[in-house]
Amino acid sequence: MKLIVSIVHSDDADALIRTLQDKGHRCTKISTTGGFLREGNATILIGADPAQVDTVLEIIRDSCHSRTQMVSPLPPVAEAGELYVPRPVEVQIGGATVFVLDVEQSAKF
Ligand code: 2BA
Repeated sequence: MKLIVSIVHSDDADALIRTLQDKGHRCTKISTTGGFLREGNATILIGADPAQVDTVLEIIRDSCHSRTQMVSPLPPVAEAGELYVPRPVEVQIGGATVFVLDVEQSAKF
């Protein structure tokens, strides 16, 4: 068995989950926070047979879209009297960041 861990934008999570369910895949959504932007995103866990991995990856690719966002970097340490004018920079987020892991054992009790 494989565990597909997919970090997606919160706005894409519901559509992704709906499509996974419609196509017979089981999944779990965890509300998570990105370390860089410190904003909410969603982590979707999908347990799947190895033969289903490509199909699941295709569903994720089709359901999740990349976006750009302006971010203000944290100010550097400034000397007294220095003026720091923050200049927002553009970052590209997603569509999805995906990790495929081998599952050593799985059980339901
Ligand atoms: P965040 O950490 O909030 O990152 C959001 C976006 O900010 C990233 O998009 C990337 O474009 C940019 N970014 C991240 N770290 C950066 C840095 N040190 N310098 C400049 N720009 C930076 P994505 O790469 O699409 O990542 C989206 C979310 O996926 C991340 O949200 C994080 O929650 C997760 N993620 C991405 N790579 C990961 C990894 N290797 N391990 C664990 N989680 C990861």
